[in-house]
Amino acid sequence: MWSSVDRKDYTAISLGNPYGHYDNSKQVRSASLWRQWNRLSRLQRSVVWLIVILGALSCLYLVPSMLQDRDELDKLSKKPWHKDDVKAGDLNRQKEIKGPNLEELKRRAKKQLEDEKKTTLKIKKKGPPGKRLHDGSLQAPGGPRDGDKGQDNQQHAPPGEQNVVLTPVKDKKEADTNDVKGKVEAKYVSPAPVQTDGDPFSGPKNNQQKAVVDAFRHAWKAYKKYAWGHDQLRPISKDFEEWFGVGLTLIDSLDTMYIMGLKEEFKEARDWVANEMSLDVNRDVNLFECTIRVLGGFLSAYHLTKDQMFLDKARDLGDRLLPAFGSGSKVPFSDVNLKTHKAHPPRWGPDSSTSEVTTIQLEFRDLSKITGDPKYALAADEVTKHVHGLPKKDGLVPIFINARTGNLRSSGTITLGARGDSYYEYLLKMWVQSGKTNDMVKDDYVESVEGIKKHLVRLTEPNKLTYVGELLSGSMFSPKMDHLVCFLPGTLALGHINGLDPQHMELAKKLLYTCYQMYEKMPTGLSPEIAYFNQAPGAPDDIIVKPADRHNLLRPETVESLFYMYRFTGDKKYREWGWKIFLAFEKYTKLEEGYTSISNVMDVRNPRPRNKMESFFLGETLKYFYLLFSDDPNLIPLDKYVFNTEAHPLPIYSSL
Ligand code: DMJ
Repeated sequence: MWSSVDRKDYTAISLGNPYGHYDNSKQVRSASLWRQWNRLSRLQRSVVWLIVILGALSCLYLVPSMLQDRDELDKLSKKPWHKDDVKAGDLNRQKEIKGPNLEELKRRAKKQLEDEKKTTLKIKKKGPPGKRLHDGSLQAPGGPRDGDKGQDNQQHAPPGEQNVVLTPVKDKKEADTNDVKGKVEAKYVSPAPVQTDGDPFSGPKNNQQKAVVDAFRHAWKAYKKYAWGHDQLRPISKDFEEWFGVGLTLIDSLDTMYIMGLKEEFKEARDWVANEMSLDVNRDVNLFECTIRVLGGFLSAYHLTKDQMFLDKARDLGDRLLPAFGSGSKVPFSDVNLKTHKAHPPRWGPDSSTSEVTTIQLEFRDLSKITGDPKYALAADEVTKHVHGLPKKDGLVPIFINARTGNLRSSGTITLGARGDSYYEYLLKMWVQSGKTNDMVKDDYVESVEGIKKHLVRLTEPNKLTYVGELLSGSMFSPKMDHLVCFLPGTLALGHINGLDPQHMELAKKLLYTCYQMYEKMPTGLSPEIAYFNQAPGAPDDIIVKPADRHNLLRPETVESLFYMYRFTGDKKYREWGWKIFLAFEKYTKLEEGYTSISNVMDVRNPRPRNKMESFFLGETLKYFYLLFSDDPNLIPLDKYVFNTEAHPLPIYSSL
């Protein structure tokens, strides 16, 4: 039986037919549905309503997420064609993608998304929430603590992992001008003059520089928000860690901000140093690290601004560091307490690192020059003279030196990497700083380059990449190269521009190409901390990365060398390489707040972000990027300034 309401509706339907026909079949079907509905009990109707409501709700939830998935799928399927995203490590993937099977690609991309979601869930269960990187890949919270230069490089494969299966990186046939066979023209090509407003520090002049400044601002904003006045930002836990307890990142960044034209940021940081920073910290600091980052930071800020406050701070710090030289030998202790002035050898053993005791001279000599007090230079020069007189292997030094006896440990490894690197760098730079008057250090430098060529330089198989290996126990060759070694092309080029052998430039170019390959061949486009090079003819890959060496700490060395090489040659390829590296940093190390070092440069889906933004990322890496993308030779001209090993520019004097 129809109710009156049912009848009314039925009439409305029939009258609503715009064609005037009477569509009986539809109405009969509707009527029969109504009849069935009316026959249902109250309970049955409630169940039906519940099902309808649940269905509607799940549609509301699922449709947007399906659309989002589709969006992400589209992005992923487009990704390989984006020119900025193409990396050698992706070559295999590209090959597959270039084929016609788009469905297969989408299937894989979808699986990738599902895998990521699973990982997200796992991480959520474990502890603090993971973050999503800008490219959608997942960052895990926490991660191993990064150490200083020494600690970083102690993190090789743990015992038992030394001989695990190595992961070779696919090689790409080289089409670039590696100059392996060709002659290198050793001449300085001044960058094309650019229109400037006369002030080299007035800010970015092109889009690449703007992008670098944006990156700096992004890092700085996070540092300011979560770590202001502290040593280093932990960008995942959004807090900070102390090392020296003096505001390390802030001080390391001062001249970068000045150079980039970030005047407000610079002023705010300057005022913090003037009014709030205290050097009276009851902490043992590493003499080398504190000198290159903090003393170097004050000195360059002083030279750029002539602000007396920075000079006062530099002098105060110099006085607090000087007690490290009271070891009884000419070689300083590695550590000194800023408050108590007590100094001692490192906690981990009796010896100091050779590079550490020989990489304080530029700063201490500069401090003497500007204060007029010779005591700083005298202490540092004693070390140089002492090391000059020690026995070496064709100018090469083992990486440990004893502060009590003053002797090098003859069984120590010889390397241009950790603990050895900046010994060679400062030989050259002391000569440059002295207006090329200090022949003792120049001769030591030239001899060491000959030693490097004789004992350490080798070619890889199959592509004949030039690299610099190590001598274990001072004699056994190991085909291992730290990323740290990538400072060397820049230093060699600087030496050549100052009149040293053209062959230095030749070696610099080949080596820089290899350093670039350490980025280019990785799936993320970022270099591992350490690479091994293949020696065996017939093997397919030049570069081998051990599982424990896959981290990237946002280090500057390759960018630094690209900067020198671009300044000196004007060859645009160095900028292009630098731009690709910059984009890779943006893609895999940028977080919502700040940047982070990562644990695996070989996994694009999960590079395993660590929880640390090193001060040298702002002090060096971003500064060298900014300088690399500049065409203004007056932006820190290299005949007037010499960069310390932490990228703080110090003046070149006519004699020293
Ligand atoms: C910096 O502190 C300096 O460049 C040092 O010479 C080596 N290690 C870091 C950057 O990698």
